[in-house]
Amino acid sequence: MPEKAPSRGRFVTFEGGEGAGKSTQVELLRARLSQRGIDVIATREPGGAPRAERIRNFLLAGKAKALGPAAEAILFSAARNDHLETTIRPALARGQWVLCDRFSDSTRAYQGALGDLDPVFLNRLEQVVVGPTRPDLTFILDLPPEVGLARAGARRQARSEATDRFEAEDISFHRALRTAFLTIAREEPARCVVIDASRDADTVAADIWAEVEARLLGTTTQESADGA
Ligand code: Z5A
Repeated sequence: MPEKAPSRGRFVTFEGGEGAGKSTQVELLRARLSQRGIDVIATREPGGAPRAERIRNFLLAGKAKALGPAAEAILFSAARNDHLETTIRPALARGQWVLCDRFSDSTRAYQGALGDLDPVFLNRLEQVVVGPTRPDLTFILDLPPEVGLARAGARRQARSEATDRFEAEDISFHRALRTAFLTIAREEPARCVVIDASRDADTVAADIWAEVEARLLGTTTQESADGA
């Protein structure tokens, strides 16, 4: 009898502004899923694969800023293409869950809404790069930008790090970013869940876990008709 192919894993993304707690929550969910015996990897964007990490360094150093938001969107998408090919699709095909710290909603929010890019251009770019590998579930970690920036600033000081390309933008940029993520969540309620990220990390993690249980663990695993 031919061996049964593993079911496609689940793809969960975390989005939000600076210092919202995405990396913290990715790690807490990864640990909890592992405890449940679920094979899971945690990854991030931009990056998540060696070539994509090189593009990350270039982008976050602000070297592409002068090229404008369209070129930045293309570069983030080039990194995403490599990340999908090298890391995400192979993991999902093996049946692993993939938790990703930022994904295509960040391009929609940062380059799309804030860079004022034509949505048709961005949609086409997303279709070409992401194709059928869309997240099963996206957490939008929402909090006032002042709170997130203070958290990110405290961590940066503790590590003696410099601000990156996007942290250095002014407060109106970060407020508009929050609105952009909430708009995405409103437009795609079946995929996106808004979480109040201003609370302590354990409370936030409990809400995230409740959603994962209800939306992904409670359902019968079903192979994506499109494949990974
Ligand atoms: N970008 C883009 O423009 N287009 C794209 O398509 C993509 C990305 C994919 C990546 O930066 C940048 O690239 C990003 C958008 C842009 N902009 N910036 N800057 P990054 O990966 O270096 O940084 P980030 O994604 O913005 O994450 P972050 O600022 O590092 O924050 P976070 O992951 O959301 O938070 P954290 O690391 O979990 O926590 C931050 C600090 O707060 C840390 O000290 C924690 O211990 C603390 N923390 C966490 N949770 C809590 C709670 N609940 N209470 C109190 N303190 C907390």
